[in-house]
Amino acid sequence: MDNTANEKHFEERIRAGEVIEPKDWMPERYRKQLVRMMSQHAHSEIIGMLPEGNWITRAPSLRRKMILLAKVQDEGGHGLYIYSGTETLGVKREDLLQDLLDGKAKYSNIFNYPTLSWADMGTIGWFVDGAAIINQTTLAKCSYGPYSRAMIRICKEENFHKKQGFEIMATLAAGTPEQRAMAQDAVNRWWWPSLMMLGPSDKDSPNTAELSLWGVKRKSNDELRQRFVDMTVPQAQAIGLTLPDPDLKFNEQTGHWEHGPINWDEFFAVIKGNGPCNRERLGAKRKAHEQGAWVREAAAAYARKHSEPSKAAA
Ligand code: FAQ
Repeated sequence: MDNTANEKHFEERIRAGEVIEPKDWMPERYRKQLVRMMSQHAHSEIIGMLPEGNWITRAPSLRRKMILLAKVQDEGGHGLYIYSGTETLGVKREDLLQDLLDGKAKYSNIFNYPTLSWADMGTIGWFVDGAAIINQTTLAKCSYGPYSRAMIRICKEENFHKKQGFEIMATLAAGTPEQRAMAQDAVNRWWWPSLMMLGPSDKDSPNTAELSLWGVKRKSNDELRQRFVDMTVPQAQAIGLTLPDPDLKFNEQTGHWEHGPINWDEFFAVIKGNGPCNRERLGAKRKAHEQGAWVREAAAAYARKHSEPSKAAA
């Protein structure tokens, strides 16, 4: 088939809801868009380990420490699945990582904010994993097989992450006045960046139209955000915490919660590298990468040794 016939066939497959696999023909632009989105996603999982990792040694009990340790480890695993998924598109993980270390790659805005108290661990689980699940359950139905399969597994783990975060917040909200104030302060700081996490508003989202046409994105950024708000407002009410938006109101006609204006200038500043913690996060990642050099060398030497035909067998 020539390229035009290939493209026609590809689009028919997408329209029929078929899943595209790595060896199938795909337009170069589809491949590039997936590499962009999936690599950013993988980087987000890896950088996302840092804000919570900061609190492992300060968890208030052994139970909380074990849960947080497992959560951070899960996020590392998610990054690895998604890097593997991205490699099926013909790119090398080392190159993707180098782009991250060089500050050329994007990762989620949300991980450039500081984690100032234990309540931030609860709020990240509740809001950040909550928003991630809303997005990722739709990505689990995306047209690219390796990405959709990674999302199914990841969502199962994210659900546990969200529940443990909400449980921390419910406990703090029912605690002493100091604990309650700490929970409210964390909610005040994380609410708006969490809304931004689902991407710029649809009118400022250059990639949505193409990704929707190809069945990668099943919902637009604003649709995902609306779902997140509708889900989270009743949860906040249930534990008696206030979301920091004086314009938040329920629209009886649409059945949705309407939120006030989002500060998109802040979002674009953060994703361009000028958020409160961008430098700190990349600095920590670079340091970990340097300190891990010996582990990569040892693993590569081990793999070389075991891939050579053994002398005994020869
Ligand atoms: N942060 O045209 P659109 C997690 C960029 S995982 C930074 O709307 P698109 C788990 C975008 O890349 C969190 N940049 O883009 C966890 C584009 O720039 P480019 C990550 C953002 O792709 C929990 C430009 O703005 N999840 O949290 C952001 O159609 C707890 C224009 O935007 C994923 O990555 C942002 N928030 O839609 C881990 C899910 N939003 O590339 C640890 C997969 C947009 O043209 C602890 N990704 N930009 O230079 C997606 O679903 C999509 O990529 C969106 C953005 C919805 C994020």
